[in-house]
Amino acid sequence: MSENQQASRTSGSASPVLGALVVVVVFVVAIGGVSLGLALANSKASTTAGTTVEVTVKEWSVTAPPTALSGDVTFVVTNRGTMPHELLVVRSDALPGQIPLTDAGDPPVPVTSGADKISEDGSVGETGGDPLVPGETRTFTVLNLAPGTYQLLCNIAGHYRNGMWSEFTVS
Ligand SMILES: [Cu+2]
Repeated sequence: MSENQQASRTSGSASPVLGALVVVVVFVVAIGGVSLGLALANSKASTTAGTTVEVTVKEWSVTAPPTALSGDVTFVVTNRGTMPHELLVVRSDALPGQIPLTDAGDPPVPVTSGADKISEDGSVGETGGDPLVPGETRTFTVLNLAPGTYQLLCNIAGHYRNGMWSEFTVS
């Protein structure tokens, strides 16, 4: 009993300094926690703001959702075929599958005969680099994708003509 009283008196005499220290530490931790919480909330908001579109390419089709909301759109493209493919996001008012074949070569350039690719002038995003090999998945993001009519397509020679396209409307 007297030991307890002694102990409490001792800690009581040290309490002004200790107490102030504790208050400061608690305050700093609280501020840190609040800003960490805000940072986490912000990062979560920015990563969930965009849309993700899953796309499958193979012989001879492009499979994807027909619509998306404008803004940042991430395309996750998987090649489920048996040969290399790519994916382009092309803005066009042409009917689905009917963008004129005007180009050939790599990179595609206008030709007067033997055209087997579309012009990529209307492309706003693509898998890029080497075509995707069978089984490969590649992701790219188009920032601020504007409302409009697009086609998701493969522009490897002859592939668009063979059916590798999908209508894609952004609203
Ligand atoms: Cu292809």
